[in-house]
Amino acid sequence: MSEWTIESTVDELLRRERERRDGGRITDRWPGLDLETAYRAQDALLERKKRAGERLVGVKLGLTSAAKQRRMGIDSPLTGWLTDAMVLPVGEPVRVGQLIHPRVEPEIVFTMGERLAGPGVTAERALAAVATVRAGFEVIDSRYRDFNFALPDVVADNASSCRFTVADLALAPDELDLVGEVCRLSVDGELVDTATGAAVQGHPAQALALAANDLARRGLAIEAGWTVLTGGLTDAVFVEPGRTISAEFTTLGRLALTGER
Ligand code: 0L1
Ligand code: MG
Repeated sequence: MSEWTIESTVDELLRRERERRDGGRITDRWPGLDLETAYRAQDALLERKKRAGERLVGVKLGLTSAAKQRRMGIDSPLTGWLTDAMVLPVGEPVRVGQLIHPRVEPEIVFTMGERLAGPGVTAERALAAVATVRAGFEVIDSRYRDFNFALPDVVADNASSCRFTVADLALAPDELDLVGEVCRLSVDGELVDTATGAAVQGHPAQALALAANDLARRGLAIEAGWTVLTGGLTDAVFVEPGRTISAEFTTLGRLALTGER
């Protein structure tokens, strides 16, 4: 019988984060780790972070684009928690030496004007609860070797969350075309990927509705004032010391970050 529990899973993932080392899948050692148990582990991990002084500030969606789902071999989006300790102010470098193997992806970011509680939330209802839209970067740093995981592994690992940065320019949702908004991702000035808002579940508000409905299954809601990362628009690129990653959006402006040792 497996001796793994929610608490030992959280211990192991937090140890990897603290010691900046990756490791194998939990599901290889605990095949009974199903999706529901994995979300309980994710919530327990958040509780540990809160006990250590971190504050819950929002929610992220992961694997919301078909391209990314194909690449990771997982056919379902997922959610994870954002805390204040993950905030990377605009212009601050990503200190690679403090992390395991960070990658960056550009995202469309919502700030909630109203509480949004499922079930039954539609994209239209979700968008009506949004105060502002901004461009952002998410830094993901899986605690699994080579970002190799099954869905319950990555859910327990809080969706690979690590840091996020959000641009200053904030628009109302009706000031842009969220589906047609183009994002051009460059590394050291060279264009590496392009996507539009449609990559995120057809419409970023659809991803927001999905998060609200998913959280409702666990008796939770998206709160007013929260930040919501709607999911990577393009593939994520590795951060390395001296490397500059920039994202040029049609309407949401330009955002850049650099890696430092
Ligand atoms: O934010 C994301 O899309 C990442 C979710 C987890 C998958 C990964 O680590 O690439
Ligand atoms: Mg992301």
